[in-house]
Amino acid sequence: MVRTLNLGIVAHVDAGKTSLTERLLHLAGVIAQVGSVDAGSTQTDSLELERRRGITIRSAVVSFVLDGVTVNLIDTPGHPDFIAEVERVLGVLDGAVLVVSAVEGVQAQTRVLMRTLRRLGIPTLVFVNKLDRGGADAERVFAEIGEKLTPAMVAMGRGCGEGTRRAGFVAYGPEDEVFVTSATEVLADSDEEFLAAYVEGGAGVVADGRLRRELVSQVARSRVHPVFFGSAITGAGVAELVGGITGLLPAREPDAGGPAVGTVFKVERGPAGEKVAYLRMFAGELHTRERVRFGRGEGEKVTAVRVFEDGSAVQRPSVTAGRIAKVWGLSDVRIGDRLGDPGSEGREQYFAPPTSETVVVPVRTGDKGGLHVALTQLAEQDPLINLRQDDVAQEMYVSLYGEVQKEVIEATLALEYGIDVTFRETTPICVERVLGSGASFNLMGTPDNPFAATIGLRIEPAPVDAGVDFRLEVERGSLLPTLLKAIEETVPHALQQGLHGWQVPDCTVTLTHSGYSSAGSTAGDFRGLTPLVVMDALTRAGTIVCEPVHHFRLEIPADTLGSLLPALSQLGAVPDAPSTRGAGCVLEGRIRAAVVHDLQQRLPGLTRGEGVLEFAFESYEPVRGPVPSRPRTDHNPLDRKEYLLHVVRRA
Ligand SMILES: Nc1nc2c(ncn2[C@@H]2O[C@H](COP(=O)(O)OP(=O)(O)OP(=O)(O)O)[C@@H](O)[C@H]2O)c(=O)[nH]1
Ligand SMILES: [Mg+2]
Repeated sequence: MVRTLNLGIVAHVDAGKTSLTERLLHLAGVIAQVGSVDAGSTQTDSLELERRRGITIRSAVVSFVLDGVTVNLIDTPGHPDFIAEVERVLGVLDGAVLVVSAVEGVQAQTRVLMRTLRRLGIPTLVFVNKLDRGGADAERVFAEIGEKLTPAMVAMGRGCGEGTRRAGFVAYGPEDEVFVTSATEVLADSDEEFLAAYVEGGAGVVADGRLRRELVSQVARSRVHPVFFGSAITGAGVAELVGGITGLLPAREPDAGGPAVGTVFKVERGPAGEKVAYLRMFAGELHTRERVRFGRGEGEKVTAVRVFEDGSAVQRPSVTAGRIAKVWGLSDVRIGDRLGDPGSEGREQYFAPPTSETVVVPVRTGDKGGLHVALTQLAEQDPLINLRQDDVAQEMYVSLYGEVQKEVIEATLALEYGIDVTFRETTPICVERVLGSGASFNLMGTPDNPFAATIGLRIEPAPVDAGVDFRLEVERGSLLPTLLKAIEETVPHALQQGLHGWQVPDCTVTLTHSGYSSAGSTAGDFRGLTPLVVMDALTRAGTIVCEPVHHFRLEIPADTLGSLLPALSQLGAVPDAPSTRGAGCVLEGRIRAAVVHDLQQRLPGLTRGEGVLEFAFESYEPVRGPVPSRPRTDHNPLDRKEYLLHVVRRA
């Protein structure tokens, strides 16, 4: 059985991921000519929009064989507006290569990615790219990586001739003193047994292969990260990186027997508008014409399978463990769905959610219906677009990470659907936090309860990121499982829109009372009553509206600090003490997401065009001043209650 490795290439924007992918394809013998991002001729930037703009927008898969290992490579976009694309592939990776530019060094996005890779325990190599470009400095960037990402880094060699076309990578030999010293130090740092062996045996750990084994084992546990240097354009260092990919990352022999297990990590539309699911197979085999269920509905028949191999997706009768395939016929499928593991829907979100939203308006009013269809399809491909239809005002909201994503949505609608749109003003997405404890109780048969159900709920605050925790204070057996399930499922849904229309992401909801009539209660009664009780309890608990706040990092010429500080204060930003390095100055702090765009626009004028701004979501903080409320997209349950009671009383 061949070993396979699902490998993600991740980095900040423009670091060289797509160029590196192209190099690897060339080395694997899949393409004869190395394509170029700038000429729009690479394998993985295949969308028209990607070729036009020279950036990656969607993740793309290519598969090839390196040193006998089947590598399924996923090239991801680096722009923070498309972080959702990275998010979805993380769950299917065996390993990753984090690319860092030898010129620009570690960026805010690099830190966000590395933190997540380590938290998820994904084995990761680092490739310091662009060694050939002017200003490249391998040693400086290696030091920066240790400082800003993690000290658990082992240089596998060093750069030479930086800043010239002859820039190269000099790999350390296994007994090279520099390598042995630094590697043992880093490895011993996170493994005491190894430390003891080193103290006892000294350099002997090298001779008996223990150092190498320890390196492989700690890489596999994402404790330590080997660092390579090179250039995707000249190809320097890429062969050594391949050695690292196949020799240091944990390729596996997939479990081909047993039941089929897989994850859908990407959904796109085929040429005829049909849904195509990207499925990563962990075990077993999936055949065409087989019926599959993803935990919902009746199941659907697979009509075609294309397996990624040798640089393209090839039509096959089945896909086996270890492979990635495009699968046709699953019109119900959604990103994150798991084959062979029904009921495991929904999972943790790894990166910060989008922090702003806007209303999409068709230029021609006749396009309204078409726009709805198109946006629904885009939201399938990108669930974090989080399409919200405002039934009352007949408007469509999309969540956004930033302005580039907005431009891409606009261009995609025009190019692929022929619909021209404009956007309303972009506004931040707030959340509501529960202030105190509030309880509500609604007894079946009383005048203000139109449903055949009794529900009592208590809502209390929960820590940030705790989610909605549903607890029981009634005997589990006191309510039929289907009715209990109806309450449990409706609670988070009802909390999507709190007292001011914003989501209530974190709270504890306790079911304090429940009752039903064996004669006539249905799950529908419990689904109907739950939002009323939730809203009532929430009104008693009270909520506070919080807005997204970003962490920012500004690099500016030191002499422009004087004019920048008043502008920051005007925007309500809170900078920490600046640190000056020569003629440059670094300023970090916090700023409301609502005004980041203002700062971006004023920055060139304030810094002679030299200021560089990076930012990343930090937290939600209480809104000062007027509280923004979001129009509800459904009828307020409390208004709805009035309406229902009105109907009941008239009957
Ligand atoms: N000199 C030099 N230029 C490089 C190198 N690698 C990439 N580039 C250039 O850097 C730019 C960005 O390269 P890409 O490969 O598109 O980078 P990316 O990381 O895929 O970018 P996104 O997917 O948009 O985040 C292009 O103009 C490349 O030609 C390198 O090693 N040396
Ligand atoms: Mg790219």
